[in-house]
Amino acid sequence: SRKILSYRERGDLCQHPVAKQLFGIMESKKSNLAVSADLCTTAQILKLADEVGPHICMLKTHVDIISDFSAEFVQSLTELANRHEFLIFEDRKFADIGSTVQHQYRDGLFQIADWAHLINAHSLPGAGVLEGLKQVGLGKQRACLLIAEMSSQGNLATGEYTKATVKMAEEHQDFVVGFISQSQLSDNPAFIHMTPGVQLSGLGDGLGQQYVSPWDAVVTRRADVIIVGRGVYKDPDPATAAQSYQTAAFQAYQHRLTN
Ligand code: 5FU
Repeated sequence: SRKILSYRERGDLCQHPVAKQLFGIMESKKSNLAVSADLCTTAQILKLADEVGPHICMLKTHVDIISDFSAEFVQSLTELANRHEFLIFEDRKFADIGSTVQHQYRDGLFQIADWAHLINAHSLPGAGVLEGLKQVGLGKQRACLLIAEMSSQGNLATGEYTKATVKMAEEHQDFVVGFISQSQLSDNPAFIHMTPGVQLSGLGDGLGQQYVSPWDAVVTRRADVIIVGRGVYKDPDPATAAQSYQTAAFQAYQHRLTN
């Protein structure tokens, strides 16, 4: 492996306030773990967020799977994020024309732009998806990740598609702070690479998901942040599970810093 800059050094290099804040949290909490709270009630999500909060730099949500979404939920989740110091990432995967994603980001039941520090988008529609999201998000100091690679078997985000995605990110650095990917795609230290499909035990889920270990994700594939869902929230003791993933992923990062 190759020596890398520390999260602190990279935070100093970042222009975007959300990227700066995230690197700062990763350094101070010694956590490059994001937990994916893929649960279907607000009570379950808030309980999980409180339990794993001390161990994570970021909580990832899928708000459209929640059966009792409310403004109170948003307020409670934001309070937990402030108390435990983590950012909120809504994994909405915007993938339509600019005008439509603008509404999906700002309006509707979820009003995602009002509470999610980070969102993500597919590059598939072209740069218009970012132009649309940006008009909503920039004024609120929000940031976006581009999906450059996926973890699922047979996905089409490979080769030229991935390369074009990196180029699109480079051209929109005022809003795009990094990638959802399965490997390091850019040498620009300001870009954050986040990798889902991580589990300590388990190779897949029978529905196309493919897992690598925290060590493989961080050391071999050079992820900055690992994203773990079922490995944490399905565990009978999510707090202890989160601590295990936190330790594994941060030790892998420290290994890269010193080797
Ligand atoms: F972009 C991606 C991807 O390539 N793979 C993913 O698994 C996103 N995900 C999300 O990460 C997915 O929607 C889940 O929310 C989460 C992984 O959950 P798991 O339970 O750890 O498999």
